[in-house]
Amino acid sequence: MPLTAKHRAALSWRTLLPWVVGALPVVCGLGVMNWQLEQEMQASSQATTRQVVAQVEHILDNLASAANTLLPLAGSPCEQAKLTLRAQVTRNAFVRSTNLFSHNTLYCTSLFGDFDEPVNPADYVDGTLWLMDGNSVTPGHALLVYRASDGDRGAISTVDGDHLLTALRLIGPDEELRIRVGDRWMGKDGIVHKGVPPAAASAHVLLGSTRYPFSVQGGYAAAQQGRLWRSHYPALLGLLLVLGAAAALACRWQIRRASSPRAELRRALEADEFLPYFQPVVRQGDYRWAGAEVLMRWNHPQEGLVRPDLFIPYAEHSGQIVDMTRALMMHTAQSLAPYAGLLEDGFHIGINITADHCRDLSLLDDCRTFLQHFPHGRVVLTLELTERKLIEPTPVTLELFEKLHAMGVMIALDDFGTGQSSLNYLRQFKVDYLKIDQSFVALIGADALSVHILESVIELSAKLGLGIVAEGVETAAQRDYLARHDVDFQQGYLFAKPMPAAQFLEALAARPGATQLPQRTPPEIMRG
Ligand code: G
Ligand code: G
Ligand code: MN
Repeated sequence: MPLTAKHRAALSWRTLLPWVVGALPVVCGLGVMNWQLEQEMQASSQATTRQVVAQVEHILDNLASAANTLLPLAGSPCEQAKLTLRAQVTRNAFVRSTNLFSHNTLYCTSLFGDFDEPVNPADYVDGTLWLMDGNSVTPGHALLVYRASDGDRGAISTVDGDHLLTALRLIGPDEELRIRVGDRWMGKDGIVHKGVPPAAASAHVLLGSTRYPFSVQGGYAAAQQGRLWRSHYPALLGLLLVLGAAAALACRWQIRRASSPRAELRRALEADEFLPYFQPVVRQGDYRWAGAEVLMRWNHPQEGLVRPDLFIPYAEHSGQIVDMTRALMMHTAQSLAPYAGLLEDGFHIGINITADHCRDLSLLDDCRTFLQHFPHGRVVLTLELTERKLIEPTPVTLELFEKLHAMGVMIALDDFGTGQSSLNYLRQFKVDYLKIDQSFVALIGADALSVHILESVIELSAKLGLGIVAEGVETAAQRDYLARHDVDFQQGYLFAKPMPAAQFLEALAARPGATQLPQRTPPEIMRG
């Protein structure tokens, strides 16, 4: 059953797709957020490193100014220069000490006056800058030394490592920052290391000074990136999850809707999968075909031919039965019209309709279009209304039936005996035929009481002047009984089963005494 059976193969993607659709905004959002965070970290790392370089340059400007001022004094006796050395310490905020050297010997300091210590120019990068891990005054304490020289004489100024440390800690509290001077470097721990510092885990930046031989390395530790994630994005993350859930739900809803019976019927209608089958109705006496009932079949691509009891209830429930019947009438007209010559005049074509068709007057147009396919008077269109669901006699329905009658369309009450139509109902809708339900026909040959019911139905219709069609005739005994009781028409497997148009036309053409030959051979056309 196409409308109730679940397709197993389709089950997997149906359940998977909402998850994928839900995950998509979350994954994309996380990707974009991560990219944005990395951009921000890179920019901030660049800015911080640049600031540290500027600050260290500013400190070194202090040192250079002091050393260059003292340079002309290098070589003069310490006693004479001592006060000037101290004055420079006082005047320059970052200068901790000043010193003079001559012939690779430091001979005068601002702290002690006369002094004697070897100076090795090779310690200094470019002969000017040395990052020391301590001196005799403060061993183990970082110190940056600036050297200005003129031949083998010169002046030296120093800055305490604490000033550098303060710059690193204040300018970039969240970053990893390292000052590099030659093969020595100092990080935020204030310890001077030898060698090359490790690169930061993310947003690594290395910026050299253009004025002094040092560089600053910046970036973030791996743990810091996670911390930034958590502090930056919890609200956005929540929003992404909500978006993902909404997308997944919308997708699931859409899938459900697309696989609903309604959508399946709409698809089938567009694919023109509803076909007319024809079951002949034979006339009393000679049992020649006096008409046929059109029965809908669904030629489903996977399920094959589907009987109407499986899908008509859905179609009625969803209101699609009207469009489906219109398509069926169109199909019927197009199948039969080219072979109208095979039909005798007044050939009855029965179309099943439901209460939905009677809400407005559009059925009139459908019937008119149908009849226009045939030569005037060749076919009699009979609308079969089921007695199971009676139509409300509203002004619109009464007008509809009035106009249908005026057009020559006949009304048959289908499944008669199974519902509860009153005599008034038969009169109001100007019913022309009663189709006795097959359950009554099946009673023939059973107990005498049951047969009384059938007989009274036949009598009633005769009194009301209505034509009678007996449905579901399967045995010769039933046929003969109905003939004895003057039932006008019979329909059932005994005469013919419902059949496709090609077969129906073929059978019509093969009848003995078929008056006219077909213009074309039906089987070829219909089967092609
Ligand atoms: O042919 P049979 O098994 O096929 O039909 C089953 C039921 O479906 C019958 O009650 C018949 O009246 C109904 N039916 C068949 N075709 C149509 C149709 O085109 N429209 C409506 N409304 N009912 C139909
Ligand atoms: O309700 P309605 O009269 O439209 O239904 C016709 C239904 O009866 C179709 O399903 C058709 O296939 C079925 N039918 C037609 N002739 C016979 C018959 O002789 N025996 C049985 N059991 N069903 C029949
Ligand atoms: Mn019917």
